[in-house]
Amino acid sequence: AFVENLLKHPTFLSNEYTTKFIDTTPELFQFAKRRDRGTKVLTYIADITVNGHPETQGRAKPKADAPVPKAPKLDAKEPPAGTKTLLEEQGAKAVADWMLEQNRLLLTDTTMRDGHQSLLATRMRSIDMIRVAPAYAHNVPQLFSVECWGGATFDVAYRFLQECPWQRLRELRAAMPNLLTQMLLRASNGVGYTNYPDNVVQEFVRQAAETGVDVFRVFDSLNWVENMRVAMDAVIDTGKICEGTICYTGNILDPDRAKYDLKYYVSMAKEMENAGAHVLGLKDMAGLLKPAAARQLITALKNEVSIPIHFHTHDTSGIAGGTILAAANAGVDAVDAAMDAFSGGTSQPCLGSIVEAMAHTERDTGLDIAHVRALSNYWEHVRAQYVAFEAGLQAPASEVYLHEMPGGQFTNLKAQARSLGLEERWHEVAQTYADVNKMFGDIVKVTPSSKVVGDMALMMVSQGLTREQVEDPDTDVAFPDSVIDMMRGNLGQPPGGFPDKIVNKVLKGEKPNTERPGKHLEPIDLEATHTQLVEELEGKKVDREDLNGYLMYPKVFLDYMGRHRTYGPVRTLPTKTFFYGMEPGEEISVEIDPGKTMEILLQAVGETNEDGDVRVFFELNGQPRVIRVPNRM
Ligand code: BTN
Ligand code: 3PY
Ligand code: ZN
Repeated sequence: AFVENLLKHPTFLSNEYTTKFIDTTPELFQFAKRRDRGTKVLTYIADITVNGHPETQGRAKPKADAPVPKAPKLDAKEPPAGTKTLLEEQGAKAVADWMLEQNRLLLTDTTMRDGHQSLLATRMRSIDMIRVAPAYAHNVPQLFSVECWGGATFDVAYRFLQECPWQRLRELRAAMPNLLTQMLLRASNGVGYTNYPDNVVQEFVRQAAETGVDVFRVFDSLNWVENMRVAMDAVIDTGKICEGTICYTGNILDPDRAKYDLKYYVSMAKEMENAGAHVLGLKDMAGLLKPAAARQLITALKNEVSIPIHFHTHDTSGIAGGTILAAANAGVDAVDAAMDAFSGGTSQPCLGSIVEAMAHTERDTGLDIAHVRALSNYWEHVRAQYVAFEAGLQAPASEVYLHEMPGGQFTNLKAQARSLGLEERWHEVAQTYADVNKMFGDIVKVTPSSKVVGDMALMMVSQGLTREQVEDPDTDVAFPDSVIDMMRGNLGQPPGGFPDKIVNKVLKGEKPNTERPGKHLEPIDLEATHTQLVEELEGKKVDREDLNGYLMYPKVFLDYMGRHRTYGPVRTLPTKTFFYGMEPGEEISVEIDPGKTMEILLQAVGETNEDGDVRVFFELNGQPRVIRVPNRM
């Protein structure tokens, strides 16, 4: 009966049948398969209950009485018109013009992307976002945009959260029909760590726009404009908003950092405008722009370019709030902030406090602070579910001006240092990171170039190597692969190129490519890859979103699909259950398909038998179910 239903289903007939189709088409499962999906999810819960989740073992645990996050109530029946409405009715250019006309300081909320990327190692699950999305649409429709996709969230979804990033985007888009969704795109590096062929980047942008991204913040990790054009053109072709972005590094106030002076940024801004950017992004990924420098830079940019300016920073130093106020006074059009409970430290400055600081001034944001507080209260309870992923940064750190690490990298690198036994030597790692930057010629450090600098710094500290030794032609050094790759030119070129001294040492005389990497990458045959992927997945149909996941991360995607086969749709499990399993006597309610709820009661966990298996006793919708899983502990 299942196969019969399937063969008759219009979506199947139109050849768009995929795993997501199965996830979203419950009527197929009125027969044997429904039990199968239930069994898979119970298998996951049983496995985690018996063996724990590999990612939370040995880490802090949420309090037993931690409240279940509850989204705020909605203001009205229909969400009011917002920025998305304007984009749909009048297009990208009209949104940019509208931004310029506003006196109010426009806000982007970053909680669902950079906020948790910078504070919780990007581990926030879709369900915690989707639950609150309607409250954004109804209660804070004055936001310019909601940053909720891209950056590191894409691979982390597949790799660690066992969920499809495209489905997250689709559902967020549907839940916030009046608000612009925003993503972070690493230009030719897509949402990965290396340059992709041009047609892969173009196909990814096309799909992201189709599934639900409205604003694309496009940056290059070396600020190489030539390497941004493919992605920017692809965005412009979709009719969505292209935020061509400058990454800020160095210090325009410091004559010793003359490489990145005011002239450099103004000239790059003009290049962005000429390349067709609707909005100019100013991305201060490490939080290095000081208040006085912001006043100068924003004033100059407002004088020299005619597109609106959108400023992004991180509060690692503790002084980013001051920089936001200076930027606002200098006429910046929009700024990024994170909801209070996800703000501060390596994340963005505090959204609620910016709303308060601007209230009753010319640049009043127009947001209702009571609604902001209610949203932040929700996020506070969400954050408490993820204590295992907290980095525990206790205080602001002026050291950020020494090392210049991006907020999204800081906690990651610290964790890597810990795993190499270097946690006690963190300040040496920070100093070495700064030394490596100088050795590489003073480059922009942001994903993926920041990862290369971090790899090199960890290698040097763990092997006790100094910059002088590394540069000495007579000292043998085994460079990390990522360093070799970057010196070969595979991430593109920084202003002025990499210093010959380090290139020669790393490449041992091999000639680097100094042209745009994409120029030398053969286009991928998308249709053939699609066919091959279907074969690899033993005939499973694969849609265009899946293909794009595979093109970015072939192995990560296939591993995800393999686990999906075993564990089924685990994305709607409560976060506590997903990371810790269940306690005997505990009961949960899980909507595995729209409108289809599983009531799950864990009755008991049995003893381990002679085969090393444990039987876990459940009730599923009132029916007893026994699941056997291996005890790997
Ligand atoms: C991950 O890959 O770390 C996250 C997905 C969960 C995979 C499950 S958890 C139980 C089982 N044990 C593992 O090591 N992986 C699977
Ligand atoms: C990313 O690329 O993920 C970043 O957050 C860069 O700041
Ligand atoms: Zn950031």
